[in-house]
Amino acid sequence: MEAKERSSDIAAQEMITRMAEAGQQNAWDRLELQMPQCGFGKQGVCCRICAMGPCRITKKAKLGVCGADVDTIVARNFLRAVAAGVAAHSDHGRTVAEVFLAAAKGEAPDYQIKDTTKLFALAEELGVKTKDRAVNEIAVDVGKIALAEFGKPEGTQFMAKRAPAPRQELWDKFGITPRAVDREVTESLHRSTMGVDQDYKNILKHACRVALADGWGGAMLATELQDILFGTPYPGRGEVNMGVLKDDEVNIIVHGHEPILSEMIAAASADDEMLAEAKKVGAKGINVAGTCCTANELLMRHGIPIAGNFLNQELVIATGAIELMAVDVQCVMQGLTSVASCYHTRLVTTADKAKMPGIEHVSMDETNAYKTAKELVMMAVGNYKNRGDVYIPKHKKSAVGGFSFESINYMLGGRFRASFRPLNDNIINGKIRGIVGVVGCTNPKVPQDLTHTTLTRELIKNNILVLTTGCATIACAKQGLTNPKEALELTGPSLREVCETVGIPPVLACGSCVDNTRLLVSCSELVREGGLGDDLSDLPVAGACLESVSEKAMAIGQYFVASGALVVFAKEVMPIFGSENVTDYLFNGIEKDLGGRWAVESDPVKAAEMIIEHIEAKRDALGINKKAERKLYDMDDRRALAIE
Ligand code: NFS
Ligand code: SF4
Repeated sequence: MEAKERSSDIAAQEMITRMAEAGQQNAWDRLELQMPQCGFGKQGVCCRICAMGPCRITKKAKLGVCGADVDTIVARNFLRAVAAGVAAHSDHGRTVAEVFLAAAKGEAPDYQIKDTTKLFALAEELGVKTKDRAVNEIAVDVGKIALAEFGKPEGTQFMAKRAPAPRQELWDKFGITPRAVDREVTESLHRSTMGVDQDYKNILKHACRVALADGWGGAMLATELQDILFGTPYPGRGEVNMGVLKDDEVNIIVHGHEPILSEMIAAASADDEMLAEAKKVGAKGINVAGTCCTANELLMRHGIPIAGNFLNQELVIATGAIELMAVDVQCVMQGLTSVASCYHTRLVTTADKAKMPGIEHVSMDETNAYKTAKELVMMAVGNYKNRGDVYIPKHKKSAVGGFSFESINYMLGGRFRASFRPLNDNIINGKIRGIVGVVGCTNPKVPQDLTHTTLTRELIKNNILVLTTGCATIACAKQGLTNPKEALELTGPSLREVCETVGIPPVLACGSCVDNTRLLVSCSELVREGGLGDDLSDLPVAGACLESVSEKAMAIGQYFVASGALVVFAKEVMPIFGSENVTDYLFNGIEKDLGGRWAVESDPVKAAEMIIEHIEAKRDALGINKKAERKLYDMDDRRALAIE
């Protein structure tokens, strides 16, 4: 397959071609070798959870050995995927909570409580007293409550109280208000073992509950606590794509998800002592860049450049310019080991729960974080002399990131009257038709970044504000879409006017995948601010992930659906089509229960049409599409009113 068919990222195309010339393998090559992929797996009809199997449903064999039918098998597989995604995000959240608590107690001296305003706000929410108390005392209490959310024996998730009241009532009525994360994940595995839950609707109902434990629990806490520890992001500029690598500096890539590691490496690389060491080996400096979600975290908070998203991870090493790649958890391809072995790059694992055979491991210990980070930086510096030929694609783009809920609130309303009111007003008056979250991974089954960016272009052209997270954000950034100057040229006139007034791009980079919770919080605020209905499901919003890879993306999709949103995925990445009943419930029936639903569309232009249609239907239902009402907001009318 041609490089162009593999990726729409021009830097990636160059590297794909070079890797092919050098006879090196990457994810696209391995995908080709996997073809044709298993049809049973694609349909979700293969069950291998007990030793009477594996069973697969065919025309001839309509039941597994235990008698399980296709609905049970597909629903169970779906539940397990969602639960695994929840486990990943929430275990990340738990690690953050542990470091947070250790920092508050003074046991992790290299981490500090940075955002006390946000700490106080969260403390109030959690019922922790703040008056006349020291910051660390408050943080210890907050940390303990947060940590308990993952495994408390009783009660439901605190963060779920952030949802509008009617949504909470609906969850209660339906019996899916999420309890402790561990409990929901454990129950998912229990229910889906052989001979337990055999009612597909009941299984899918639990898929809602476990997903909500992530969105309104583990992942939301990850975002909150990371903001308090490392600072709540505010808009700032950075650069994105492989052109950020430097041919005369030591290049370090931080790859993975937890800012616990990447924050420390970023700090250590700016240490004078380290810079002096770099000079000694003839390098002009130390350049840290990120890949995947940890990159989003660093760009959001420090303007540190992003070298690429999920499918760029192997290509980055093939530049020959990377002295060290430090990885922690999630979305780290094992294929990195073989490409790293072709270059001088030292690949280092840092999380004790995620090692790679034959790869050096430096355990990231929060009690000694800065020292460990310095050790890693020194390893990189020491490796600079071993560089061979280097080829760095020249391409990079300027990007704006840092749109947290707080910063959006501030930009819209100003410091003294921070408020979503202007956003609500502009949605009501139709200048902004609606809001769409474009999120998730990059999958080699489709040309890299193409669906995210095509969909995003279509949406902003149609005056729909886009909020983006994860690898989709990096995709958009690589094509200039998070940069106001470039993106506003592609934006419909009324959205453009609003963006120019407020000073924001039409595509807001909101962070990593756990930061999808910022979207939930923002939607709740839209409801609270008034004029757009009483519940999240009334809002003219949707989510889309057309290049999904990870089970985490399934979890995110499911918690958005259970929160009342339309979520569109590509057909190829939804392994549910083996069961008509499961498909019908997730695409239709669930909407009657929870107001949200799944949909599939692989073509990004058609997906945009589907989303716009949905948004217009929501606007109609809200009664904000009436011509007369809209006219009230015309400038002429306003002037006429003012004269009277
Ligand atoms: Ni999200 Fe981030 Fe990227 Fe997908 Fe992986 S890095 S947490 S899962 S591939 S967006
Ligand atoms: Fe087969 Fe049932 Fe065992 Fe699944 S649980 S492998 S369908 S016998």
